[in-house]
Amino acid sequence: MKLFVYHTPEQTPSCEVPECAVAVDVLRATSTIATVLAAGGEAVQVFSDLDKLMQESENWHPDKRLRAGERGGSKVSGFELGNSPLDCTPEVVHGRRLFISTTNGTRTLQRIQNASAVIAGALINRAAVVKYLVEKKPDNVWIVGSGWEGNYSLEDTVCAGAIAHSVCQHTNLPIDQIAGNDELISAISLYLQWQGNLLGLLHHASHGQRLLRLDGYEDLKYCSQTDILDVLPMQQEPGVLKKFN
Ligand code: 3SL
Repeated sequence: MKLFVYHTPEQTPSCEVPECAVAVDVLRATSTIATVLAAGGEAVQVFSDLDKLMQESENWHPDKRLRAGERGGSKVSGFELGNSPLDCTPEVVHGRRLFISTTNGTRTLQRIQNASAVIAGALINRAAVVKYLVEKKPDNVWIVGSGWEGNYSLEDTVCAGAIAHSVCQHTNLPIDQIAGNDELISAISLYLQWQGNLLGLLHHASHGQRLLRLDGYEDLKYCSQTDILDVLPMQQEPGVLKKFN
């Protein structure tokens, strides 16, 4: 098994498709997706385009759907939810499909949707992602950060490192045998430096600071936790993720 880290969807090779791709958007899309499925949501369907989301969700009974839209960190007007995982309680999401469009995370999922297996990973469900990788041993795995509008993000890189470090520990394989690119080694180094203070790192991250300006401290705190949800969001059809058993 070789793991590759890409900091943004734009950095992924355009003419290759991996056996497994893990989309990461710690702040906050993949944290929200994991939370919705852990809370009993029927599925999460992702869109990069808000109008397409509206059209597609019209085909669903209003009691069976929720619409979430985020741009620039804020809720889009006319949508029931923004992108805060803390709003996705079992009372709100149980039995419903979440139709969601966010600035970066949903674009990442669309970019990798042709991989044989597509997973949504975050710090909160890191152990579930690692368990899947260690059991299935895909030949090549892309861990793709969402970044912010094409730029590197600390929070997605540290999560990629957390996943890769744990895969090394569980397989007893040395880092050189796992690493498909240099980015993976630097992601592990970042994780090893900050593993005891992930919330502190999120405070340094530019998107963490953006969310703090929008009163998002509780979201940062929640998203900085490791291994709290035993849920693996897995793509079932292009753009639709469900809980993998
Ligand atoms: O960029 C994204 O996809 C979002 O996760 C950004 S935010 O955390 O909702 O602001």
